[in-house]
Amino acid sequence: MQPVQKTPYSSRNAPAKETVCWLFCNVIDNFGDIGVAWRLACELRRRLGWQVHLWLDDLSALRTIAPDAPAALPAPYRHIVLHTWQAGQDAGLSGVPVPDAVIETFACALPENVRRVIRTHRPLWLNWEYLSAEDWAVRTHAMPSLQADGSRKYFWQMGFSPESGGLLREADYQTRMAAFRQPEKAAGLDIFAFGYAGAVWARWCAALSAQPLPIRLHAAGMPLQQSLCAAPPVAGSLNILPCAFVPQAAFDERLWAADLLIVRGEDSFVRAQFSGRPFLWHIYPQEQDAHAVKLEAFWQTYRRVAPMDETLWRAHQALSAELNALAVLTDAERRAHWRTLLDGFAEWRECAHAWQRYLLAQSDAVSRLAEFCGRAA
Ligand code: TRH
Repeated sequence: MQPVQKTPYSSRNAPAKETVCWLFCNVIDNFGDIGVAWRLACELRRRLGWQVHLWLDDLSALRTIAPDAPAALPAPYRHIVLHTWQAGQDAGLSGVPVPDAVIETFACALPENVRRVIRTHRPLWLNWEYLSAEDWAVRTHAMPSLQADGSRKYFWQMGFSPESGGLLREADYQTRMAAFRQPEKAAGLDIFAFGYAGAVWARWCAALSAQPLPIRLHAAGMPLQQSLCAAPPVAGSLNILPCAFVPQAAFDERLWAADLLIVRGEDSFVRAQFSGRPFLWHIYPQEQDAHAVKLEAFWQTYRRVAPMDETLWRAHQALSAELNALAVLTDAERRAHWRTLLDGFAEWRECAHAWQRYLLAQSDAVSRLAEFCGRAA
């Protein structure tokens, strides 16, 4: 094992002994793994004043959402120390203080030398899990899993209810949103879309182009843009506008500038909910349609809080199923469902506001973690 120093880090404005947190992120693909890990790292530092060390195995993913991050690691960045690691190899721990907390995001397998540190020093050990509204996720939140060596690893289940591990939300989120100045808007509807590749996009564009109001589709991310490369940029009432990737710190503004959101994965999905805009969710697809259960659990939870008129709900769910490759609609059905949603847009927006209020009234994930640490101490 490489040496680990016991000396606590201190800075001029910080208390002498900060809580040291080791955070690990394995980027499977895309930007959700790093998107969540980076938000969490920033919040642990900003809100709780923890000294955070973040190990990641794909620096380019971080540099896509935070382009000014350093190009060579280890290095400090925005008061967080970044390190690299590779699955199956020991992590570089030289000069890093012993942790009070170790967080593995999304059950990534920790390096053997880190597990030895955990066995020796017994820090608080968390598995920060994927977000789900399913009952089992809420039930297992904060439950310990006893390891063969006697140490305990706790499940942190992010979720939508007060009983869950909550959602990552910055303390100034609402202030920033209130201060946001809407850009000058032309008549019609601005849709921001960030989804996975698929034939659905060309079909949806055809359906949107037949609607009776001007629609601008701001298409973000390569998979979606490539799925639309053969579609005419202007057709009927629809105008497709490719939208450049912005740093994560500016991502909320993209959402706030739109009327309707189509988001994906985990982090953009959560940000859409905070924004109070009507949205559809392109869930991360899993084998054998395992994502269908997770999708259904979310929308049922949403519906209990923000009940939608039955006709609107049926149109919404039919389009949600098609977006997620769980159904194929005829051209006429697709056009009609979009028409229903756009005709009922004011009500759809009311539901989105009700859901937003429900979430914003709850404490965020990092506040819940602070409470949990207080109880566990
Ligand atoms: O990129 P995603 O699809 O991420 C993931 C991964 O596929 C992951 O393996 C899977 O586990 C998870 O989904 C469920 O979608 P997500 O979660 O929305 O992450 C995108 C991140 O990119 C998010 O933090 C917002 C950020 N982003 C920007 O910073 N700027 C942009 O312009 C855009 C479009 C996104």
